[in-house]
Amino acid sequence: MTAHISDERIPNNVDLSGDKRLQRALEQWQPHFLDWWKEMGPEGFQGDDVYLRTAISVEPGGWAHFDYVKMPDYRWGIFLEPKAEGRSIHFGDHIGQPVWDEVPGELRNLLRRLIVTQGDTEPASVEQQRLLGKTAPSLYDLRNLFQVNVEEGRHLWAMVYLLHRYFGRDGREEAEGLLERRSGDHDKPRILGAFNEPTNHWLSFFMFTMFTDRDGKYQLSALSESGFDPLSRTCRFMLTEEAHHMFVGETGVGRIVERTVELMKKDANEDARAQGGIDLQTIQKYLNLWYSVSLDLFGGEVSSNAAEAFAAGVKGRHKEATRFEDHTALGSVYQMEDVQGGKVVTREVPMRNALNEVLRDDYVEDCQRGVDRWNKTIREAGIQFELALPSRRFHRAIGSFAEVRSDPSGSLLAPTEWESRKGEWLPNEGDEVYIKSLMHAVHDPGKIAQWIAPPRKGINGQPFAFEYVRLPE
Ligand code: BYC
Repeated sequence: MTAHISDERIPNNVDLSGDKRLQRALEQWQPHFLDWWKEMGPEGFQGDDVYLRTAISVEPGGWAHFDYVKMPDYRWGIFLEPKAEGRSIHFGDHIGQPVWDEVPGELRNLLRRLIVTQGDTEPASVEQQRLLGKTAPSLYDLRNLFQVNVEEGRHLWAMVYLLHRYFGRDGREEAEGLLERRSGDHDKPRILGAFNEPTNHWLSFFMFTMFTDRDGKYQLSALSESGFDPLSRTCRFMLTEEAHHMFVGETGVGRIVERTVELMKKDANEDARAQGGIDLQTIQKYLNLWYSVSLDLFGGEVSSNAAEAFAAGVKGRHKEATRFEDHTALGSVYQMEDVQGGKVVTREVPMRNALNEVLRDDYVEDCQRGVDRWNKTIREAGIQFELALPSRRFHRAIGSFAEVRSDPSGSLLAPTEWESRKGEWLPNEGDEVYIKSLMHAVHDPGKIAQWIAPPRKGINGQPFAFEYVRLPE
């Protein structure tokens, strides 16, 4: 059966109804997407009404339309920021030339690889989160999870649009591939490491949306500088949605911290676990895990791929247009740490080859701001404890530090010491069992699980006690 694709079903500003070839390609793909969503999307809630935000246009107000929707009926739209006439390439080797509205032949493989890698993360995260609805700490959190999930679905549509519209048959094959790989699957895993990690409870979910979605912000920002104009315009619109995902993560962890310090103060030994909460040490371990796997998502510190993408004008730096003076990144160097002969040394790398690390620097700074806000809550409760981002050398699987072992402060360790001590710094089996034991669904409007504080306010002006998801009796 062929689905009928119309502007009504697929809100868009890409003139879908005027482009028959694209329409036909998407009509082939859409039923496979829906099959994938039903099989791998949120389990157990597909028939329920969820108070969701749908983007129906790029006009102010149009991208934030709220209503009850059943998730399979969500209108996954295709939106690009409106075209800025006269835009030219503003970094790399082609500075000053007009941006490309079609894919230049010599950049086809590079662009396709970047778009497929970006696209692959979107369904992957939905797969990672598919069982979380069963243990949501409140209806508010349940709704936020589903909002994140449908928007990741829309981001997949965004990349599939680019593949179908600009890459012909290879693009159609890649779009099918995006629905065939599976997070964590041994034989057909998702492309990037963090997207194969299990996210099977809410502490990991909030850490994921804090740290892994934030990689999304920086990667989309770098791609939004692109000289391939449709990619730039797509990513600029995606960034407006990404902000909500990071809000869910940062405030989610923040609300756990708030509850933890409340419970510590109730306990004679300041023991949050004794009061049914999550202790700060365990929060730190999950922070260590998700931050380190997210650092890997920026790729190697020294990267010819990054240099090539910059030279080509395809992937820039975060806020390339406004933050830098030299947009060729030639003739300058970047000092970075490396490990040689078992010691940490500093080495100089030509700037273009260091651009993954330059983007990672911006990311680290942004993560630190979030951690500072959590620490403020702890400090104001009068508790002596500071959460901290671990060293960039800690628990890395990609780049210069992949082969060494270090503690969270960055001191190098012998492999045997790492093996015997890693459970002090990363969640161990006992931590996982304990955290999972806390995870029980709370479905009454206005009620919340013991281990997390309620939010300060609800969604779209609604109170916390609003019925964000209508569940069967
Ligand atoms: N895992 O030159 P290198 C998001 C591979 S998140 C596995 O060091 P490069 C979201 C690499 O592919 C944002 N493999 O790095 C968040 C390459 O392999 P090939 C997603 C890895 O290429 C939450 C080799 O190692 N977007 O949106 O400069 C929820 C050498 O690579 C990893 C993007 O990533 C890894 N972690 O940079 C939902 C943007 N890292 O090609 C969504 C598009 C590296 O030699 N992607 N490798 O076989 C890119 O810009 C680049 O592909 C990367 C890697 C930054 C990921």
